[in-house]
Amino acid sequence: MRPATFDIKEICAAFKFDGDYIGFYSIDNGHINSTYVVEFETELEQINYYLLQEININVFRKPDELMQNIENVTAYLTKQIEKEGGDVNRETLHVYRTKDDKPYYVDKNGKYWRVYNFITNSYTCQIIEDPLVLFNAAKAFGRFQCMLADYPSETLFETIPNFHNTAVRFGDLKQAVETDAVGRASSVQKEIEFAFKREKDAHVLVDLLEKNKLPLRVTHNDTKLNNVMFDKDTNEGICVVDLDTVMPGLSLYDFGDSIRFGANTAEEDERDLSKVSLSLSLYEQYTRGYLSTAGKSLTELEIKYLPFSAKLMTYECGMRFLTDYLNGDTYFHTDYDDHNLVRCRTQFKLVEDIEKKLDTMSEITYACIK
Ligand code: GN1
Ligand code: MG
Repeated sequence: MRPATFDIKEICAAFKFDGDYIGFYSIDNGHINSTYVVEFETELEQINYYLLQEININVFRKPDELMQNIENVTAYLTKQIEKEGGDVNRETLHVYRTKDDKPYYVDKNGKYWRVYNFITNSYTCQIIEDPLVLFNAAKAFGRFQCMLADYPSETLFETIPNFHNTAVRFGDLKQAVETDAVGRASSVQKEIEFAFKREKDAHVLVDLLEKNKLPLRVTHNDTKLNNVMFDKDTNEGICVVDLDTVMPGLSLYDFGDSIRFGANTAEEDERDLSKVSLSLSLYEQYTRGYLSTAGKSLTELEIKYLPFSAKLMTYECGMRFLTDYLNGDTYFHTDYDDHNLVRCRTQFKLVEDIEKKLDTMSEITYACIK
């Protein structure tokens, strides 16, 4: 667990929490922000939980724009959920403002903090044990995309420019290899070669987008399985979280990234590569679930590229881990020395496996829409 180096009481004092502070614990499942649950007890002995998050300012350099996006998107989602008769307290995040009405607090060490509602009676998943859970995650991400279908995308800030521009990501890797900032390049020649060999793939979706063949939508852009909260009683995916990268993007980014993480038979940082593969049955579950909620809005070309998007997003993520390894681990949180390299190898092994299965994945995709 990463050590906490902040004054929790100072931070809590900045927000309007209900009750007396009891304690906090950390939830370590993101590579970018640090997340904690804080507990408060009211006079009636009711325990209130809140989600406290340190915003990674190294990654999200414009916190005002970031929080404006999130407040606007969550307000919009709230209205959509109300229209559908859903539970707005559990089906979307809400930002709790500070006592002086700001969407975040800067502590005495210059760290940025924000608070969200804690989704009660829910859990998150790192790996799929029950395929139904992946089906439910897919429905949740598909629904999320549909709810934001008419969101005015021109009002959204690009919180990380070129986030899923795989061609730009390829350029970043090339640059990192040339600079070789910490002298690691010679030890990862195999991985560099693997990435360089697939340069053509990096251009496929960005080229289609440029030619207006794929629609730009409001997308989540970080559709890891652990960014869905599941209901403890029903196992339904009730709330999509981690809204920092909600921006205009391709539906294929969201679909592909979900497969990358959710249909992998191993964890993202599994060292034993023999455990890493693309599960066709999990692919089918996800595709079925996603098409059941987002299917009607997808174009023919989007559907055609669904299998490829899984390969592309895995390739892209592998390149990002490799780039960070070469740059000296400055972007993703890491827990040990070669963590980024381990993650990169897992991704590239998965890319290889997907390449062998693309035709079958395509057959499965079309079978799911029949
Ligand atoms: C990061 O924050 P988290 O862990 O959900 C990253 C994603 C990567 C993912 C890889 C803002 O997501 O893009 O796909 O790690 N988020 C950002 O696990 O870079
Ligand atoms: Mg995230």
